[in-house]
Amino acid sequence: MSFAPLQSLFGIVTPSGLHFERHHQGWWDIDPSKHRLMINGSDASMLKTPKVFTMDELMRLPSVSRFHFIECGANTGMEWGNVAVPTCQYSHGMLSCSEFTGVPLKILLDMAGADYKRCRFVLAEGADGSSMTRTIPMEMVESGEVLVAYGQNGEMLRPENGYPLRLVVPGVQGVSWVKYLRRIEVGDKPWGTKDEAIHYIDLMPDGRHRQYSSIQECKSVVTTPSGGQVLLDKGFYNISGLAWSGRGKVRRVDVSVDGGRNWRTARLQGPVLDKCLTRFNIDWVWDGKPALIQSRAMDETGYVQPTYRQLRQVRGSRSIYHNHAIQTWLVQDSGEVKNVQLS
Ligand SMILES: Nc1nc2c(c(=O)[nH]1)N[C@H]1C(S)=C(S)[C@@H](COP(=O)(O)O)O[C@H]1N2
Ligand SMILES: [Mo]
Repeated sequence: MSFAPLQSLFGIVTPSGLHFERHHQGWWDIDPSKHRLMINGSDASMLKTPKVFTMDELMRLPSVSRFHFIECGANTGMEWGNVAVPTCQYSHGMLSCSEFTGVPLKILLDMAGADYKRCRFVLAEGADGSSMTRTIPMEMVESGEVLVAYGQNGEMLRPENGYPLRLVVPGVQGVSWVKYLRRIEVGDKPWGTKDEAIHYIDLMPDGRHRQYSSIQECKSVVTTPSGGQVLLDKGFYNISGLAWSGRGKVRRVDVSVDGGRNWRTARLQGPVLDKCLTRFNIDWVWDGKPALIQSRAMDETGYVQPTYRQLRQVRGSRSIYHNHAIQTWLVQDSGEVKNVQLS
């Protein structure tokens, strides 16, 4: 596990060497000349022709390149109960954004002759020790958004990010972006694999479990000034941060410097892309007194990022995953910035 240093990054692209990493059983060293991707059906009637692709075969097919964020469902998870970590690298750094290059999975399923009427789900499986397996709804594949990717930021994927192949599932939590991808199965119901039964499940206040909460909801964070940083003097500062939504584009970001009493609308820096990080900036003159800095994002569906109080009303406080509440940074009169939570 390693976290992207969001407080030190500019723009929206995460340099590949600074991408966050999450491995359920270490990273895998794969020889691309021996790697295969198999496409099969849960039973023989679901696909006309099961296929096995080599890397060379995949790289001959029509490809696309698209910018998307990836966020682990556990990002900001430590903060559910109270303030847990000092910096935005550790509170929000299971988040990265890249240009991914690959083949839409739909093309491979078309080549294999999938029966889309019956097969409403796909299972993706990784070749690492965890053999990570996740169910993905077929609508996402049919939209053409799900990619079998081999490229990231203009080069081949790095070993830590799934070389030579990973699934890209825009807007969906990181765990579904299966790395070291070796197999896709099509079927008529979710598989409920061990990875889906024990990880990334939300314990709701009524004691029930929410299992397939896969879309990452609208969220934002101010990256400068942020926890652990120090403002050296009063005067002008550019408040800058990142906003994103698994449901589409970011429409607006508001920023408060008084803990949510007053809000001003930030400038969105282009490009503003679908299911991608969006950079925002706003001018601020610090008067040297304590300030509570927050950002609140809204996506193109009109959904507004909640406060902790609003989120806990729906989700309680015993969750681990999928925390997208508004973050607060306290600028103290010394200039030191601290992670705080407002109730
Ligand atoms: N094969 C495989 N795929 C995997 C994982 C894994 O452990 N094995 N981890 C998942 C999780 S939980 C996340 S958050 C992302 C992390 O991707 P990254 O390491 O490229 O940031 O990969 C996902 N895909
Ligand atoms: Mo994850």
